[in-house]
Amino acid sequence: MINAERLLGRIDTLGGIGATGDGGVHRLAASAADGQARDLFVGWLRDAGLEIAIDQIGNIFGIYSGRDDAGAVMSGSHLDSVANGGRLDGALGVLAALEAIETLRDHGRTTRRPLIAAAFTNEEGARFQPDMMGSLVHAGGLGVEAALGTLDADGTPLGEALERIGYRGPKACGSIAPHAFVELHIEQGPVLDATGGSIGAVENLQGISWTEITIEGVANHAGTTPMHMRHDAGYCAGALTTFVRRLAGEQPGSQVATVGTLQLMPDVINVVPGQARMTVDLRNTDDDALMDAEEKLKAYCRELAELESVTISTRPLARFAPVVFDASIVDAVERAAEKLSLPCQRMTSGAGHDAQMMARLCPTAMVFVPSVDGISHNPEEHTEPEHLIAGANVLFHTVAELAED
Ligand code: HGY
Ligand code: MN
Ligand code: MN
Repeated sequence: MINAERLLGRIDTLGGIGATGDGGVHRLAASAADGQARDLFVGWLRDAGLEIAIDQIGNIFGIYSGRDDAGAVMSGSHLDSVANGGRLDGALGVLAALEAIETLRDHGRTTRRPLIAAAFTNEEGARFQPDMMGSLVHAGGLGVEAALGTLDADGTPLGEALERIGYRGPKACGSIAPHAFVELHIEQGPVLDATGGSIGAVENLQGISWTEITIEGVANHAGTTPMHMRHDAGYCAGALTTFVRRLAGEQPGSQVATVGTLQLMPDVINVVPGQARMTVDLRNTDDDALMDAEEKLKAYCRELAELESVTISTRPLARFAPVVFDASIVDAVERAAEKLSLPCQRMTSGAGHDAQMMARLCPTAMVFVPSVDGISHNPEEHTEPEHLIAGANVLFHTVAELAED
């Protein structure tokens, strides 16, 4: 069994970096806080005697040699968070991956295959888009130069931000082709909490589509401009937000839709907004339904632009198809849960994860543990300690078994 005290202690220590004082963390990708979290993790990798590799986009790998020089079994997640997020999202998977290796090492055990604990850069996509960026580059889905050139809202390139925190590494991206990948993560949704389950054996993960929408209207006087003469970007942003909510209700499958960011310019009480910039996050397990939703959004933008005589432009920020995980890895997760007499149910991930990208490279699956009240991306994010420990033990047994085949 894993060393529960060590794991919970490290979750607390890591949760103190970028802490927001309300139980949450604010650790945007390649920020100073992300750099401190990375330093902490690398220090633990070093203390565990692992070989450490950092690639050109800052992905961190801790490598525990196997008896054979075979393809490694990799486990991991991310250290970055959304703005004002929770302390477990990503952190649990990174620390549990290390814990699994250290548990073997504590007992003087090695596995046939090497084991790797990984922390991928910019999983959240909160500061630089797309999300799951580090694992996407690792999986060959985005060129490293293109990724390093992505800009945050202040125009800072990711490459420069990584350099500033000392994590623009030397290792060529994608140079580790794992035999298998398993990620432990909090569910971030209500399913396990509602069913009283302990473990989720994740079979699939929904598709994600992120679009930035810019609306160019005409700034004008709030008092003197008759309603019929307005080209109100603020009204259009509101109409789009309402449309997005309606679209989620009309689309088949697991459709969800979110307007998460919205800026109005000049953002003054007595000025009709001349410009609005917003983002739309659409997700569905059914790719056809997701594509249909994307088309309906674009069609509505054209219709609204016509109606309000404004200009509406769209810019894709991320688009990942739904993923079905490898049945043999899902079975291994279920076997591990059974061995530990833990109730386990198969389920879908509503959130995106690095595993979604790693599935392009090798047989991949995920282990979920319950999120209390399904809350996540929120300082209230919480998972009971016994569930954290159970999930880490399931991960340990899963990777230990996979590393012997
Ligand atoms: O957006 C997501 O689902 C993930 O948290 N990056
Ligand atoms: Mn996450
Ligand atoms: Mn997240």
